[in-house]
Amino acid sequence: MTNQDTIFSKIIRREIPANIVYEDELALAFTDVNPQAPVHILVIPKKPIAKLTEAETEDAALLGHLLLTAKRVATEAGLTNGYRVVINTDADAGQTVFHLHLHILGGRPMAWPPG
Ligand code: DGP
Repeated sequence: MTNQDTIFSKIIRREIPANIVYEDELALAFTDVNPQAPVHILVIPKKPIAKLTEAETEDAALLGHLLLTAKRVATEAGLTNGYRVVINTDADAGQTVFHLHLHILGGRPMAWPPG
């Protein structure tokens, strides 16, 4: 399977349903199917970057846009008491979908260090 064929590419192409909460020309945000907090939203680029380690200098503006999108989505979700943004990258982090994504987690206090 190439990164073009992940479940997230299918969501971008509307081939499978998702609860989409934000979209623009570069990014998509939708609720996680297996939420780990009262609010758990994923922000993804439409460009199929498999993981953070495959992002390049030319992606700098896109990466910044994803962070600003995370801020926007968290604000619109009402996370006024804070939230966590997570990018799981490769095996040790437990990445399971190889299309870059930012987890926005909020609505409860978060422990540190993470598991
Ligand atoms: P990660 O471990 O960082 O690769 O997290 C992948 C996340 O993607 C995980 O929290 C569950 C979520 N996920 C997997 N498949 C689907 C899906 O089909 N729809 C939605 N909304 N989320 C999915």
